[in-house]
Amino acid sequence: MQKGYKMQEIIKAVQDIAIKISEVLKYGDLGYATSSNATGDTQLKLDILSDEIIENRLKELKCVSSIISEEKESPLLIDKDGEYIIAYDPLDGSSLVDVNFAVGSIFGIYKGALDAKNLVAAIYTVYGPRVELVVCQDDVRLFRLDRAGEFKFIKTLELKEKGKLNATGGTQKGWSDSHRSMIKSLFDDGYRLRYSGAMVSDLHQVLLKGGGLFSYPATPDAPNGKLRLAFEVLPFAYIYEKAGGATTNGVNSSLLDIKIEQTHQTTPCYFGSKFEIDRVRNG
Ligand code: AHM
Ligand code: MG
Repeated sequence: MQKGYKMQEIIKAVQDIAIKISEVLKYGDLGYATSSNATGDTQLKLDILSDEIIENRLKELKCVSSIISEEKESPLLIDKDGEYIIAYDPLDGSSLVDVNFAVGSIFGIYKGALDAKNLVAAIYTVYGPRVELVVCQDDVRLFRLDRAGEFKFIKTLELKEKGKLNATGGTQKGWSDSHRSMIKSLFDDGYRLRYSGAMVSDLHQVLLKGGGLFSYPATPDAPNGKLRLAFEVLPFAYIYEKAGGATTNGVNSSLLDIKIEQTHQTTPCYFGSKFEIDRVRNG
């Protein structure tokens, strides 16, 4: 069997998933379901549908041992002989579908146990005016869906040493003094505010524009931050670091140093070019 064949199968599955979810987003029901997920968020029908689309497609893969979804309470066993765990957020930013903003899906692919050190790939999709796919194994590659339904390679993505964008999350009245002054210092240096409220789109923008900072700190209303480690934070940390950027939770030298202790564990998080992450670390 050709080297990387199983990973190719996973990437193909994510491509199929992206096409299906983008269709559902165009014409599906935007209303709420009657349930809430493990984090207590009220689920949209689209959250549940996206989760089902992903589960059904990933179940076809023999190489997947289990899947972990933001929309599922606990991991779901797929094939005990499989070698990859896929942790995913089926529809990140789904609270923005009513305002027709870009949203996406995030996938972390772990070989063996669910541990940041075992991440071997991360993939995300963006459902905007166009459908895009970013695949990261050793480098970070951008693909765009064409008229024929094929994902065409566009370019390799790299972060510059220093950027211009500042994507600031979390309830501002709960920011610590040090976080507030760090964010202000970037604006004082000429950084421009960019924040939609969909992590996938905000991080995509910072990445494609070459750099800057995306932050979601700890606040009294979210003492461990809001964003979830296994299927939101770690896949993007993997991508940002492979793109030449850096990450931190404010304490660790990298988000990838954090241990996953619970499926739905959250963490404060900072992603950016090296310059901005140095600024976060040094205050
Ligand atoms: P979701 O996965 O339920 O959509 O929640 C995560 C989203 C992220 O996309 C985004 O960065 C964050 O929540 C926005 O939160 P806030 O509205 O507090 O800025
Ligand atoms: Mg999310």
